[in-house]
Amino acid sequence: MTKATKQGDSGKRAADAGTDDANHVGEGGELHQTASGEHPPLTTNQGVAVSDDQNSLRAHPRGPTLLEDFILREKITHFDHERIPERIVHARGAAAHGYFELTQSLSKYTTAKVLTEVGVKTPVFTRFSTVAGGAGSVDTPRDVRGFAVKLYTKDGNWDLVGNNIPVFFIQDAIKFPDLVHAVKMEPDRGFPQSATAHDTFWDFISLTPEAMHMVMWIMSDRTIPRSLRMVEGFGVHSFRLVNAAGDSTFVKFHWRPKLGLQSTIWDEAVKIAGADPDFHRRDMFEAIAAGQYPEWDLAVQLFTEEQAERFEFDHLDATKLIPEEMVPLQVVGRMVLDRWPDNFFAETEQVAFCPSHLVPGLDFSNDPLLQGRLFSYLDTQLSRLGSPNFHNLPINAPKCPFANHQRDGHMQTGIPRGRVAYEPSSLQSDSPREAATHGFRSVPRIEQGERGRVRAASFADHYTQARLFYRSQTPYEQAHIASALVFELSKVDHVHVREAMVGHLRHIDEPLAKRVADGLGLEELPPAPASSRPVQDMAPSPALQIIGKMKDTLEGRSVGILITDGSDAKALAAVKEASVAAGASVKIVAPKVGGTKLSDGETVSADGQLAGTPSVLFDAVAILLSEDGAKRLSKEAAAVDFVRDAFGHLKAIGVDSGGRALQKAAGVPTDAAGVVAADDVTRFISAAKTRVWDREASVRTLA
Ligand code: HDE
Repeated sequence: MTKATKQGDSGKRAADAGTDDANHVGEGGELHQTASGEHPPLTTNQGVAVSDDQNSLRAHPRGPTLLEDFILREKITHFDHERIPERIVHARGAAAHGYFELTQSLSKYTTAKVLTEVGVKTPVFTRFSTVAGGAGSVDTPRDVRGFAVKLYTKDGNWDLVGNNIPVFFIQDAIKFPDLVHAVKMEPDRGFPQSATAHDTFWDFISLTPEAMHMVMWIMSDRTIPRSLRMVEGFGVHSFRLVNAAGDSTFVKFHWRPKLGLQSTIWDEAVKIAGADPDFHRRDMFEAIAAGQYPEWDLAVQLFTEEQAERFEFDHLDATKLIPEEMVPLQVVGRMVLDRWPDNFFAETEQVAFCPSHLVPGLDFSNDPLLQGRLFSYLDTQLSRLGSPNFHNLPINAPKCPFANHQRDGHMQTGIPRGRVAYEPSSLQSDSPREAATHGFRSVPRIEQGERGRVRAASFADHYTQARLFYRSQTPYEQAHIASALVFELSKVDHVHVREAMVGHLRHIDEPLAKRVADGLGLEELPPAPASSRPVQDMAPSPALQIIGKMKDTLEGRSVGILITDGSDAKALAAVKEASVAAGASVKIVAPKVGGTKLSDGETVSADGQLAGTPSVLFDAVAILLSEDGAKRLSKEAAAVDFVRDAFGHLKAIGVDSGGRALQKAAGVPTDAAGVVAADDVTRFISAAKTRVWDREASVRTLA
């Protein structure tokens, strides 16, 4: 008996129709539904087959439900407990499986097998996240992206728990709860969700000068990425590589996306949030399903203690980066994500990353922020996952053998055998013992100095690198930073907070401060706060830009083609073919999703219905319309917005004669840069590969 339900005549009808999911009414009218096809039996958690999963046990057909119904009680009880606490930060995320492959051995510097065995593929699980919003928030707020990689190495699990920004807000972990309380929804009102644009965040930040470098990064378009496949990842802190002789070298870890860097434009990000709250996770899901596996290079910056002493900043301070122009990046491997999880909860939700998961051959630095993190993750996971045995969950368990004498606890799923649960022991030959030759060892170091709640004087310069970042940007990127600051501070009700922020900006870049003050309507430039450190002018670092790192390719990008009945079949085929050949994914948008009749009489189905598929979801668009279709769409707000937004978001627009009519209705100038004839597919593809930055001045008044 494979069908766990009664099957009447109508069940037979559905089976005859051969559909597995056809709903139909069962015996006795509309009282029981089932679908056809052979299936394994549905059982309780005790393995007892269930005969009826739709009716609870009743005293009589219209009578009360009986407490005796263990099937109902088990099902509802489990459901009642399906949610676990979400992560206090980084609650919303998406993850994928894949592998890391070493291409250059670092055996001179480390004994870690994952960094010395060239060509070996180490399994990984990588989770990307936003920081401030809850698990059900949207994918595209202005926010830092978490970039956490669990490498299941032969030496044990190594978690590289980083972000898409190489620096952080604070220098000492003791300030983390304050930072997070300030950025999360305000406690008295319960909003805003997932946004920095509110009073408590900027109040805290304006009183935290060490955050200024990070502020420049979060106000840049780095925090509104186009795709998770197009973000960089950074380990942030300095770590140590330790070789067989016990010598250590400092290292900073970087992930570099193969597709290059690309961001959205703020107005675009805002609209994507409404059009597709799952934009980033869907993008990664679809890319993996299409076999376009996201890929990153792993690069390292290596430097010695002596070199570090000559830096003008302290590399142990997480608000500082080491410019690549100063210590170049060496690519040592690549990470490919090629498998979406089978189950979101079991894997993406239950994965537990922890910066203290290091393997022999690596060690920590004294960065005080890192030191604080080493405590926090395990602690929070104990309450989030509810037991000290969460390392046994398949997603968290090492893929190399592991054994120790830890026992018992909630949800112990393993069955440890034997008498011996202690060490040293002599009673049992297979009982695990210390690995004196290859076990984890901390680098021996002499730590000297006066104990106290102090911060090193070398941490005191808060503006030099903020200036470095801002001045290294292209004018377009600088304008976006200024506008983001105006937008965010305009959402702050307290004038003194706005003024305090502009005061800080004066140390970073006086024209920036003036621009923001002007955008906020401040009549006078507020005073800069006292700073004992003169701000230094470091050599600009173009590596900090996004625009310069956007790749001249359509790979990984998407083209949307708007059509209606009567659209030219040949033009559609040509644009589609050229876009796919250039590496893009193509989606057809039409007023009706089911079928659009083209000029040649063929019917095509659309990937998206116009009202639910705006142009913000694409990197470039083509508008191919019949004369009649253009007339109708010119009166359709969604179609007019389709063109107007693509134009405002600096995207290439390919048009045929019908498309030109809609372009006119949208008020887009006929000679606008980046609006090209759709039949010139070569020009369309080349325009589609980039944003039309020259257009910006004509579509936006930036601060
Ligand atoms: Fe985290 N962070 N963090 N963080 N962090 C967490 O751990 C914390 C910091 C980062 O996809 C929490 O399991 C402290 C820097 C990522 O599951 C928590 C401090 C960087 C993720 C925690 C920091 C990060 C977290 C919340 C200051 C970049 C998501 C849930 C000392 C290098 C991992 C959890 C995932 C998650 C603490 C600062 C990255 C509370 C105390 C700097 C990517 O333990």
